[in-house]
Amino acid sequence: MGIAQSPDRVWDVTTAAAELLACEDERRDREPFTDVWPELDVDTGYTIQDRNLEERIRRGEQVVGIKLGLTSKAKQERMGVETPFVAWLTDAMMLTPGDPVPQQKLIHPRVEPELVFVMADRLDGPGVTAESAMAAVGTVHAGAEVIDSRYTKFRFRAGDVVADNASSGAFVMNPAGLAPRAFDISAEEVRVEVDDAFVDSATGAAILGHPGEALALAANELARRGRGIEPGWIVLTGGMTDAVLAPPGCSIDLRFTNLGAVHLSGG
Ligand code: 0L1
Ligand code: MG
Repeated sequence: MGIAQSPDRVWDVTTAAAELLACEDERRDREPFTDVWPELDVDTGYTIQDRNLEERIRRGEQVVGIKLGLTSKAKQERMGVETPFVAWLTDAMMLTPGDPVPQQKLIHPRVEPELVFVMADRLDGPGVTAESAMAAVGTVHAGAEVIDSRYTKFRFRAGDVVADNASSGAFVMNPAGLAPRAFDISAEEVRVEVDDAFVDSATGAAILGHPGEALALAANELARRGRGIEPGWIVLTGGMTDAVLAPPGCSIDLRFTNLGAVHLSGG
């Protein structure tokens, strides 16, 4: 964990963590830390992420689950980062179906379709496989993540985005879930429509071949940090397609084959 000198600031875990939350609170973006602090690697990013989870909890937020980031080729190629990673979901990020994109809290929101798991059982790594991970899942849901980055134009490297809680903003899921064995999750398709026009589609296989792989990756990563995935937690397995812009006035529909649809208006 290094200390980086920029013309006006010294960055380390403590100052970078505080700066990221200040950017979130003040709705301002900034250049990635790695421009001046190249030693900010993924491990240091997780330390910053966990530091800010402690601060979110101190502010009264509760952990409701986790999210995976960059688990699909579409997302990895667009963001120029090939490492999948894990971040935290709190109740402050949860939307109720019908809520608009919370523009008043976000800097430059984008929306992406997600396959969402609600956990029935606790899952502890290391050594979790996709198969053992799926055995702990209660229901699968259609979901949407509203991502937001504290970095200008979403320009970041792996350490920056991990530190920034993987561009967390808000999320919503269709409450009608299916048991994982009731349908083929890899073949589940989503069609993304913006203002009633088709823009993109993908299947569950886009998520590391099967979203269970993403869940296993999360369990094994959290084990490294001394934690497990708890019963009742929500798991966003990662954007299936590239995210779409979500400005005020837009209308976004994510239509899944078996899991129903999620609608978000830009507010
Ligand atoms: O800003 C980003 O796209 C990084 C977060 C990735 C979220 C995802 O892949 O689901
Ligand atoms: Mg996502």
